[in-house]
Amino acid sequence: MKTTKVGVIGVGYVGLPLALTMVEQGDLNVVGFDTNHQRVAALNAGRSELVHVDDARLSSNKLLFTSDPELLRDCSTYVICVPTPLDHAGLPDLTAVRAAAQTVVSVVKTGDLVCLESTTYPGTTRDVLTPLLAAGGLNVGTDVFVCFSSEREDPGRQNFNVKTTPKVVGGLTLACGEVGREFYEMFVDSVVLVKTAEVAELSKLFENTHRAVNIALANELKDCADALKVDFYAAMDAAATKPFGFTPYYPGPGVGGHCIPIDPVYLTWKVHIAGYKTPLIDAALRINDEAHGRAIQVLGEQIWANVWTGIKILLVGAAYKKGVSDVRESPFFKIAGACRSLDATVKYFDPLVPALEMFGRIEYSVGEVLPGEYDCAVIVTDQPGINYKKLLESVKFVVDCRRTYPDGTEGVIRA
Ligand code: SAJ
Repeated sequence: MKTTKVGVIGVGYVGLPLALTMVEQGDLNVVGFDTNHQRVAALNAGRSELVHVDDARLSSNKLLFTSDPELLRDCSTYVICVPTPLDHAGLPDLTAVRAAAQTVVSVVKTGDLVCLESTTYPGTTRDVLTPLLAAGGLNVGTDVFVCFSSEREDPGRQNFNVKTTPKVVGGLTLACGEVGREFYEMFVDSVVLVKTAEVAELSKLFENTHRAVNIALANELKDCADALKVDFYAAMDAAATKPFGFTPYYPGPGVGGHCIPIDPVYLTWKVHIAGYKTPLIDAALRINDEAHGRAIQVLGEQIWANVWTGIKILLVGAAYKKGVSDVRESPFFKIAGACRSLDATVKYFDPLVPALEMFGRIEYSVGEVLPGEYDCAVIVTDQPGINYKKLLESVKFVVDCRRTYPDGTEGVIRA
């Protein structure tokens, strides 16, 4: 089965870079389907909402974006890249995956390949897609081929991209896995074929849970260093000189994004249902969720020591990490809420996030910082394009959650 036209369902942080790589590296025609009509219109007009994706890449005549599933009908491969968030109860929410699967099943035909890339718990690909396809008279492994392949898109990363990052693929059957490998090898340098879709699904959860736990460890080690009055960063930098058996992670105001704080819950939820406990992962998620408390404690100590009331605080960096415009799950919101409880006036400055919803209304990023305009600044995310020297000169002190300033800079308090 030689793929020539691919339908990518969901063209956001994962689907758009994937679709562009298929066109650029696999010489494939791609139909990017999304239920977000504004996103589809912007993409067809050559505008990407992702600051790290160059608009010029959208000009290919092999690329079409649509919200009409009928335009997917003559594809031979379908790749589902929709979000897997948590619901209001904090449980896995497969609503988008199920809707995308229904869209695919409405147009899929004999001989086609269907790949799920959304990060999810083991068994999702098999449990969601097999019954839908069977209901349409299509038997997985003979009539149609179904795989899971984990996305490894790191927004803003420069040294690796979709083509150069090894791609893990696992099929619902061995034949499915082989068809999946053949497809991805059209535009990815290295495909890692694993035995089953469940192995591929679990490998992705291992990746992001590993990250969440190690970030939590860095946050706890920061508290340890502070308790011992020893510079955390000096100690971490020294430990990182070990050429084997050690990987540095760094403390922050919390773990944002729609993956690292969320994906581990897809693992723990499934494991708890199986009757097992995950004490370490549970503790790590709690530590990350409370990490913003360090910044609030520093602010509270300064306000108390100086007997300030009604201070003006500028929060710098609303995005969940450096170099992106995404504010989902950003610790910025917890810090903003806690600052209000300190009887402070709160504004924010993020060149990549011109506006956001905060305190139930739309807030706009300030354009610049005038001397004396704010009593203090909190560096939540060390966004590029900010004059941090000028910022420090414009306020009484800076609470730095990201090691923005050199160790020992006067007027900077590390949190
Ligand atoms: N963080 C720390 N300390 C660290 C590293 C990160 O506090 O040492 C924080 C960041 O500031 C951020 C959060 O953790 O708030 C997560 O950042 P991240 O770089 O670890 O990961 P993400 O969320 O950007 O992960 C992305 C995800 N993909 C997409 O968002 C499309 C994820 O699925 C990928 O597996 C991951 O990149 C990757 O592979 O790097």
